[in-house]
Amino acid sequence: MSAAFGAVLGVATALVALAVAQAVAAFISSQVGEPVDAVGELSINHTPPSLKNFAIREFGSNDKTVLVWGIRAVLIVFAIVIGILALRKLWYGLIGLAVFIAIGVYAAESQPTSRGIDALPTLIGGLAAALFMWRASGVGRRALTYRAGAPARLATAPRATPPRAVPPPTVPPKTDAPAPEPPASRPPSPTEAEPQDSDPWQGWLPSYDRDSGSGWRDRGRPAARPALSGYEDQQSRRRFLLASAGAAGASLAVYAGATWLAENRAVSVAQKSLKFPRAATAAPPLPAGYDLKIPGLSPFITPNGSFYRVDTAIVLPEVLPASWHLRIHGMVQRELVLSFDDLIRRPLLEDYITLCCVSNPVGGPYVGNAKWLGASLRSLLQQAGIRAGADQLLCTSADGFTSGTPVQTAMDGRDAMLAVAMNGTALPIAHGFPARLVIPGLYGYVSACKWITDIEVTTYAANTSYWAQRGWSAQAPIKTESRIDVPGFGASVKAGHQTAIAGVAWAQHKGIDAVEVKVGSGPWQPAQLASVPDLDTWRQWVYQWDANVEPGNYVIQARATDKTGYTQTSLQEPPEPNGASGYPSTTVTVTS
Ligand SMILES: Nc1nc2c(c(=O)[nH]1)N[C@H]1C(S)=C(S)[C@@H](COP(=O)(O)O)O[C@H]1N2
Ligand SMILES: [Mo]
Repeated sequence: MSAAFGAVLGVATALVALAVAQAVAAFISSQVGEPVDAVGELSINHTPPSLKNFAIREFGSNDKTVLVWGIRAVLIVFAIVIGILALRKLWYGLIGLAVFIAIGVYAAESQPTSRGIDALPTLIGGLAAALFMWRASGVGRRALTYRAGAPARLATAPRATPPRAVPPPTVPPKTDAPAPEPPASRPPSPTEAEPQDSDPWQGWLPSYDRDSGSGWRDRGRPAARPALSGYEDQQSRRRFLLASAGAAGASLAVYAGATWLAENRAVSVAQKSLKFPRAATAAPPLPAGYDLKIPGLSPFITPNGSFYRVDTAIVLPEVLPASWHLRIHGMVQRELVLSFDDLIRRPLLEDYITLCCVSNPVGGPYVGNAKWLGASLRSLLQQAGIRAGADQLLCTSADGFTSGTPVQTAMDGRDAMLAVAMNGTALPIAHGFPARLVIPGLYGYVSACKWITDIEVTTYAANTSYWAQRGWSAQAPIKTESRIDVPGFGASVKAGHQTAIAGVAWAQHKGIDAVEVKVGSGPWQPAQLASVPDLDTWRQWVYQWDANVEPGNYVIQARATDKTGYTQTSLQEPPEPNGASGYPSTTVTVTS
């Protein structure tokens, strides 16, 4: 029993130390990271090369993970031993804790980048743990002492009611009856005169040592403690376990929150400090007249901050470039594993590409255009060597999302890329930092895997991607579409006044050839098109309408024709399973 209590105490103490240390580290933005990592660095630096090589050989690139988990396992054993010691004598536990803190401080300070302040998280974490251990070991010791003493008391002092008959108050009584009390006939014990430790967690002050269980002077004489009933024995055990579990739970929550904050900060720092080489293949120059600059019309380039975001992530994956890897495997001749440096040292290409979500309803907002910089997907796949028969690239993100891209669209020469920058800056975290796929001409769920870490060359027959498993089409080329941005629905227009009807149209990798506009029951009229750098982007259009019509409500529609000669269909389809279709429309009121 005392070993189990000791283990609980030790693990809870370790968690308190870790949580407080991590919170302090996040607060002072220490670069050293959590104590476990610091100790890990330390042991890597002090490992003989032969052992290091053995670890790398045996565990490959997982060697660090194995190391960190190994250290955690050792720490847990250490924590349990300290907890058991602390239950026997607080001093033993505190000395163990001090050793633990000393190693942590040494580890934090012995890194090449350490600053003096990096010892602070471990020190404050250690202090909090000592405080916790002092209080909790007192309660734990009391609980154990009662138990140890109870039989002796039972043997000498007969009771009217045997203690076992008293039901433990596991649930608060639903009636108005008073809570079960210890048997009335029990002879008063000296303890009852003392204030009971009904809330041992209140008042974290030295005055507590009046309770001889955790005090400094009375410890080590458990035999002198009065024995209590089985009821109280149970109560104090429950109190100890609940409080330990509470502290452990709260610590885990604090630890998780602080880790998230620290990682978020580390990723933002990495993001801002990234420098990319110049593109080997620069984006085509923007031609004159690429942006019509009409109020209310979507700008040709969507700023990163207003680019639509669609993903399944509840918490955005935080991936540091230094730990990022991309593995290309499956039906290939040579498996590839690339680091982020490997990726950006390849010849980079740059292109304007319009991304669109399959869930975008006609006229909807889930479409945007950006300038992307990245490594050619085709050249990577050529290096890996695709084996005959493969038709799908199953791409997996750091958070487990998968998308299934047709091999053919990666290889046919279009600008399919592992993008690392968006509109001249590193990818925003929400858009896939540090690397994502971008392929012109396919809806995002089959082409634009964010936070990508794995590409398995496979077949559609063998593997089904995330949204394909949920009823969406396995293959999803973008449908030629258009959108009316102005005038907005319900706008009023003065009869005889010229009004710009304007929007965007897209048929990525085919190109937009024409857009026509129809007002009410009038004829289809050609719109004027903005110029575009290439076929992979949307294209702005405008039709200057004179509004020489009778006052009343008018429905305005648009339709686009792509460079293959196909005119978007008037057939209205919902987004599921492979993209919405139909003419976009708006309604205006013409006033006299
Ligand atoms: N990891 C991951 N990548 C993803 C998704 C996702 O849920 N998880 N959603 C896809 C979908 S449905 C779309 S439309 C695009 C959207 O990219 P954006 O958020 O950068 O606009 O990302 C794609 N890539
Ligand atoms: Mo999407």
